[in-house]
Amino acid sequence: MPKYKITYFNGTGRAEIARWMFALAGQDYEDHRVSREDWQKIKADTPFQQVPILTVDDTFQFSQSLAIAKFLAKRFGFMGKDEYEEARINMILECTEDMVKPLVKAIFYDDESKTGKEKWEGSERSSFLERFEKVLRKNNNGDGYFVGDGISVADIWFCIVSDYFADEESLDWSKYPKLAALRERVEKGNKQIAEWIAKRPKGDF
Ligand SMILES: N[C@@H](CCC(=O)N[C@@H](CS)C(=O)NCC(=O)O)C(=O)O
Repeated sequence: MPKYKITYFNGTGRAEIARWMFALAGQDYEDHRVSREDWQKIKADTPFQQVPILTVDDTFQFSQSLAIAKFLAKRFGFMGKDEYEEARINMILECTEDMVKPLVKAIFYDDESKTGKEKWEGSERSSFLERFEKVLRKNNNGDGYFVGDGISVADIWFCIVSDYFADEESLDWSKYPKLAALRERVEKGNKQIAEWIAKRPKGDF
């Protein structure tokens, strides 16, 4: 049985997608959370001087959250049943990445003028959610998952990212009923994910 370690800071962020993959697969792993101070000590010796980093069997190491997520999804069976499903899963992952950019600007790097937040809540968020809702409806009438008949890494990344803005007061989830139901299905309906969310350490972000 391979041995896995995910190295990141004490937060959800870009390591959470790997952690949810491990939860879904029922796979043991080391959830290695480094302080910012310790990170500076080890940074130079890491694959791309960034976290998250996945280490397999103490020897094989690589970074980039989506590369890690796809590697694990493929191993554990959450990357689609064929290359067509895989292509659509990749599409959803990249679309979610596109949404992360303005979201991060709005949440973490907004300046005094609050333009990032205004843009996000004013038009960017709805533009993304409308498109995700449409894509979801095209598969099994939106009553399942983004791709195919089962949960995949695409649903996982969308849910993790949407957790960052799900409680914004200006957001009316009734405009996106299928997405709202997907979030419930994944985060509450999926036993492994629900258990992980309930027991995960309270991180810094
Ligand atoms: N595209 C990369 C982004 C990685 C990234 O920006 N990591 C940040 C933490 S979220 C980091 O390593 N910060 C510490 C540093 O740059 O020293 C990914 O998805 O993994």
